[in-house]
Amino acid sequence: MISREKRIIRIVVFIIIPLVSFLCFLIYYSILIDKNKSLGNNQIEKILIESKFELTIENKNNKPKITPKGMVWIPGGEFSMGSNFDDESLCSIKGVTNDARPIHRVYVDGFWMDKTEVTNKEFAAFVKATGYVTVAEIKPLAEEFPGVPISKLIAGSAVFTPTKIKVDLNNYLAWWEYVGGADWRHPTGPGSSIEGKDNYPVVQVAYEDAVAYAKWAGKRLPTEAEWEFAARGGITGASYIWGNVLMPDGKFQANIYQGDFPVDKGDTAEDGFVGVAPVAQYKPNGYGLYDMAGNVWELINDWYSEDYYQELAVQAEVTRNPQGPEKSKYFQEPNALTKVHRGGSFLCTDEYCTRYLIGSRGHGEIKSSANHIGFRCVK
Ligand SMILES: [Ca+2]
Repeated sequence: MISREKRIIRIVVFIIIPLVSFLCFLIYYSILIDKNKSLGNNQIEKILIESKFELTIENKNNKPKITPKGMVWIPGGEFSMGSNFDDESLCSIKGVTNDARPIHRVYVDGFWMDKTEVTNKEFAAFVKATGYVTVAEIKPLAEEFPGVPISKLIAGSAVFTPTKIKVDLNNYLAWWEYVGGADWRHPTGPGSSIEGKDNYPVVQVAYEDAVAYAKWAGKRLPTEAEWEFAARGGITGASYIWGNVLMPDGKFQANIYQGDFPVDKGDTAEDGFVGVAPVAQYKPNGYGLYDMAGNVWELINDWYSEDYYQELAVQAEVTRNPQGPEKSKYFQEPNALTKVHRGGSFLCTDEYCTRYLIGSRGHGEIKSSANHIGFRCVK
């Protein structure tokens, strides 16, 4: 026989507590739904206008004792992520920079990050150890590109090809060409090589190539929030990774593009380099990270969605360790599977995309690669 007290305890533990918990969950969920429903366009516009940078609060004393080779500790903490600049990029595509609005509050845990972008030497060691073959080296399948003649299905990748004369900047296809035989060993096509370029960032790698490298190295690709926290280097709300002035003491702080874009011999290289530069040629940011602006774009683990920041801003006051949206969303290519890219490249210019500004975002199709896209890892 079970005593009366034991019966009451069982009823409380197995029926009443679960029932009350379930009811609490339902009430919480309905409040959340109502909150989101009630946020009409006017309120979203208000959030966009009023969003601003608030102080970065770094975690303290959380650095592990052993430092992995080539990496620096990013303490993580709470920070304001995004951008308010309508005109942050002078890209001629209207509204293209709205994806970095509003500035919203995010928390990330501490993590290790590669000091530099992954170099040709490092990527070569991975390929030697594993026999890995990158996406650009594999002939595309006919089912992936229905309608394209078999003769056109050749292994290759996108290469920046300067134009003979000034062109309309609305059409990026004018200076990008799909080049058969372009891959990480031949960044601009069969006639090019990486000989003597061990210390240059590897390029012509697609998202899955970067993920494969990271896995081999015991690392992973950063989330977009981790990348931006790291890029800000502990400074609250600066425009650039080095501060708010583009050229302190009249000097460029990153490998970007000066002169006529995208014209042949138009790049005047006032920053010291035409095209891609070896890693770590400029001062590091506050966390000791090199080239978080310019040189090559960096592949990010998150899917790209143009609305993602708005969704986060209305869902929570502080989003903890965001991992990106569940699927990609890009108004110009609604069917593309698109991942985030960050940091800008040697092709960023005031005439075109000023994406070396910290808050601005880039993105690319998951299988694509180019000679201005690389990556770095975290762990
Ligand atoms: Ca340059």
